[in-house]
Amino acid sequence: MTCTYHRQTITEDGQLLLKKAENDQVETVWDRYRSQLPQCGYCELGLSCRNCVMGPCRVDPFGEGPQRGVCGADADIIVARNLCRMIAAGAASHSDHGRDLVEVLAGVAAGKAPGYTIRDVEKLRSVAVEYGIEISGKDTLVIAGELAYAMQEDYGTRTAALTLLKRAPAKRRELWKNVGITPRGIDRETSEMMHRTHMGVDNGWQSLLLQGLRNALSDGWGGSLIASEVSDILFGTPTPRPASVNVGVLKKDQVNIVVHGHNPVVSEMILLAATSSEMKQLAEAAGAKGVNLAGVCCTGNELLMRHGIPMAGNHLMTELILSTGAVDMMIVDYQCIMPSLGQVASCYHTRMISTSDKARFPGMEHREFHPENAEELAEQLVREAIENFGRRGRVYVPVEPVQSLGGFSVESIVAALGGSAAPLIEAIKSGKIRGAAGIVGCNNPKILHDHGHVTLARRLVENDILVVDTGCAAIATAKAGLKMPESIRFAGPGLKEVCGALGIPPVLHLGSCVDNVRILVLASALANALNVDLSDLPIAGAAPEWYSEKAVSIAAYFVASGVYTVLGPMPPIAGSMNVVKLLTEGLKDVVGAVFAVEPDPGAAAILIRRHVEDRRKALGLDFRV
Ligand code: BF8
Ligand code: SF4
Repeated sequence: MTCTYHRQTITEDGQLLLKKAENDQVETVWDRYRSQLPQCGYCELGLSCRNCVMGPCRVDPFGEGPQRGVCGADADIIVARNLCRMIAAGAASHSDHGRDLVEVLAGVAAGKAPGYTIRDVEKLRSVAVEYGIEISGKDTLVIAGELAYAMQEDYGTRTAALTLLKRAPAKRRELWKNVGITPRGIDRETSEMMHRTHMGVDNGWQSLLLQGLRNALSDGWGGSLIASEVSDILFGTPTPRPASVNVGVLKKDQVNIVVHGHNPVVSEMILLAATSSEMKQLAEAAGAKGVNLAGVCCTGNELLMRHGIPMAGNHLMTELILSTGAVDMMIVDYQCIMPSLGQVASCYHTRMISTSDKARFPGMEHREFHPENAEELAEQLVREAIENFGRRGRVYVPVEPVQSLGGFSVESIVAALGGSAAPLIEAIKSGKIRGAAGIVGCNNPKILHDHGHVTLARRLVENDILVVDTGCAAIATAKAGLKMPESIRFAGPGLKEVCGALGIPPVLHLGSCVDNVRILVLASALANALNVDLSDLPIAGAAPEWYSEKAVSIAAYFVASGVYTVLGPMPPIAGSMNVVKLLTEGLKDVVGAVFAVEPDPGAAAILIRRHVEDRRKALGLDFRV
């Protein structure tokens, strides 16, 4: 193996498959990244603007060339507008995903979504009560219909505050009101953000950024929270369950179907179809031992959390997984699906299927899923995947899977603690657990694959900081073996003692990226129990390898909720020192938390430890310097 692969990924399956892809002349995301270098410096600094056709414009960072765009916008305005548009795109993505789930909920209520059902009636009822719906004596489907309607209202423009903000601590809600960033309608905030960033509207870089925070809050306490809750209602609230991870989950002797994307609306139906005895028989007739369903990225997380379905890999592995030649069909919905995948698949026998009316890809067959046809179409696709098994060429699955434990929802964590958050609070107060950190987000070819996530998680747990993670970060730490009860050997003495007694790993898998809201809800429960604000808690967030606009929105709603957040890759803001200073220092006085940027995960762990100890000191708990 050459050094090159070690410089791209820390994972063994990734390194071996990079070599295979190179031999097969498959172009990967790393090849394309290299071919883009050097990337545009103006864009990296956030100093280019193409918001109108008097431009495109750019501001010279050295003060020699133009300092304003054609319209007169300076560096501060351009940088703030660009960042805000990233937040708007991210918030829209999560929230539109949530809307699709609400539409399925409405379909179930109307009897128009065969195959879907209400799996968590208790959660349906409790969320309906939060929405002010009278539930006594009402049929489940009637409640489902009323809840779907009420949630759709949250998307609109008519409310003064989103319904589920009530879950945030009272002090935080008061702060949002005073700062003027209480999110109103979910769509409204995104729409207003796009309006404000149009030429000639909001040209105050501070007021733009405040609306950016409100827009992000409409995602975190709105669209993503609805996505997470409705997924639980429709498909079940996760409970801890084992799952195997890495590319070794693909089976040489079975029909392999991989689901990719984010919304469980499609993948849950594929799961139902793939696990039927009829399909097993069909697979056996085709010469396979059965049908093996695996996930990648966030829809994989959704299936892993609820059903223990194996996870083949995270974002940067998606092309390499196809280069095994073992994938008979990949079924995608939307978000983070590289448009290159159809091209990669064309080198093998893999059939690529797109399913969403809002997401098409070159080199994929489009078979559109709707609540009415999902059950039937899923079965048809599984049949076709089985037929494709016979067309396989040589297969290369070079590693054995790693075992992991997933399925930690707020409810299942509280259950693991014996029914209340009190033991966790006690462990924090006694100092056995110093604090907690959420590690979230993506992979990015600019960062050694999985190194950021795994190193940061290890540094934190060995210093007695409990880690909860989601998205591609959660897949990285699972592959690295940090998510089994035995993984407490990586933890410091206090964390080891607490996790050992509870039988849980020191790194808890909380799900997909919309499930970051589970972190906020859990943290709010802790804050409420201690009668403090979220910004008072010894907690932090980190996105060591982020790439996406969704991650910008997540980071912004963490900070706006009072959670100190450390980013790995630098966001495109360095062209305005005013914006940088506001986000990394000034916001402390506004929302009680700031962003930090630290690409080195070891150094990021030190920043988080300092913050945690600082918060402990302020709470009157023991602290370490
Ligand atoms: O929503 S962590 S690469 S897969 S954006 Fe995408 Fe990032 Fe992965 Fe999930 Ni989240
Ligand atoms: Fe240039 Fe202003 Fe148009 Fe942006 S909005 S492209 S800075 S003229």
